[in-house]
Amino acid sequence: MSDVVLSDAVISQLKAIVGEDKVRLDAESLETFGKDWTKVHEPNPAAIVFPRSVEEVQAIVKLANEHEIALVPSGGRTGLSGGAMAANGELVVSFDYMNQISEFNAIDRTVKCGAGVITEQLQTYAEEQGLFYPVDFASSGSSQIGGNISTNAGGIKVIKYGMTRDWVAGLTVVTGAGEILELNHGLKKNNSGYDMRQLFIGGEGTLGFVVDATMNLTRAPHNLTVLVLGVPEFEAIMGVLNTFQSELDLTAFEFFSERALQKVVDHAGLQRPFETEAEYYALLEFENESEATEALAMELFEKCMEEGWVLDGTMSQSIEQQQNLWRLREDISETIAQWTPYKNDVSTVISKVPGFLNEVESVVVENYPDFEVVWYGHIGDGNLHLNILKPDAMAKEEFFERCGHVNKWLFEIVERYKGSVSAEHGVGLLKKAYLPYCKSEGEIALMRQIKQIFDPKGIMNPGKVLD
Ligand code: S2G
Ligand code: ZN
Repeated sequence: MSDVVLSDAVISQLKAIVGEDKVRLDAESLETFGKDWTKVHEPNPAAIVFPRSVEEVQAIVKLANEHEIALVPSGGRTGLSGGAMAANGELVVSFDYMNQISEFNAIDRTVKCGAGVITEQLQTYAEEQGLFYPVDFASSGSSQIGGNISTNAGGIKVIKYGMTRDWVAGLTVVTGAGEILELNHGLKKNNSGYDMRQLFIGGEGTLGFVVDATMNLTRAPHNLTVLVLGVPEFEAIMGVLNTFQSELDLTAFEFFSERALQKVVDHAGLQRPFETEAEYYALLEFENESEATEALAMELFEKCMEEGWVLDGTMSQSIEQQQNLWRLREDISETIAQWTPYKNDVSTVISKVPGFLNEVESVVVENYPDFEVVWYGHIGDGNLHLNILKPDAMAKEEFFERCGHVNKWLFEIVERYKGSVSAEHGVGLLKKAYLPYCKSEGEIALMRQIKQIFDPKGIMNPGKVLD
């Protein structure tokens, strides 16, 4: 239970702002809304509040400034770095009731979303308008647009469509000082000074609340087709990437290891893509526009076989087969969750990935000879997900403590490769200590000054990203 109790006066002022039933103090709500998908801290919020308008959000922020109450934004709570954790008596602000889609414009190809719109809700809405919202990932059925924006969510289509940042045409935010800002107003072109949208996109709720967003949509892709190719060693994946992306406009280029495949085959009931066992697997997706495109894809596949980069492969012939092949990649995260994985989400420039992975692999195998290591990720973006699985007999605390030792070596490699300690999952609580491996002291000092401008009392998601 929270050891920080909001005064009766504050509770009644909150109820006056959002309504009697939109302030929750019950143990179940505190437990549910006080955490995200990380399993490291215990949820311990003081209360949960559910605003329904930007004015209510602004009133909550002003009240929090007056009483110096820490605020934690809460969307789908699917974060993996602790960005939505409320472990120290904070007031959680949930956007569940700000989930309306409005103001669709077919000419602008934009639509306005409340921060609480579920990602999948926007994807479906776009489809209904004959358009497409392309940012996609395994948690899109429960993540919210506000959280996607605050963490600049990436996912499995970044190679073609970029990250959430590329799809935000306008943003309404309430700053930590309680100021409402309407940023960019949906403009395609606007070179009128600093673009402050970009501070709130990926800001992880440390500068203010994302309250609603005007999102760009695009044309729907045609006849998406998936190839899964078995490769003998990691370097081969880069030959495959170069061969295919030089001729085809890929919409995805993912990878996963044989062990990742075994886990989803053994525990998610999926079929192997083909009998051949390979060290790694590449999953490619492209728009199969014509028979010529399909013939070209087969020609490129043959070329990769001749080069020895590919041992075996399969191409989807139907939407069902396409979906089943995608599940081999997308089900990994959920499948391995049962082993309480120690997760790292790192990146470097694409061309450096083989050297980077081999160096990380040798450090990990040397330090964890007895732990199962699962590799997967978005190779087309230079983004690797390294997951170390907890042995059943080992306690979580001991396991995380032992895994923590490798971070020094792992992030020294990241630093040497001028990579990022967090490619797409954000910094939150879990990656904060490692920020200096990819941000200079000067950059971190400037980030603190920016925080001071937008959140002078430090009430916005304190302890996340920066101390
Ligand atoms: C992925 C999902 C979260 C995880 O599958 O690409 O970003 O398990 C991940 O790392
Ligand atoms: Zn990912």
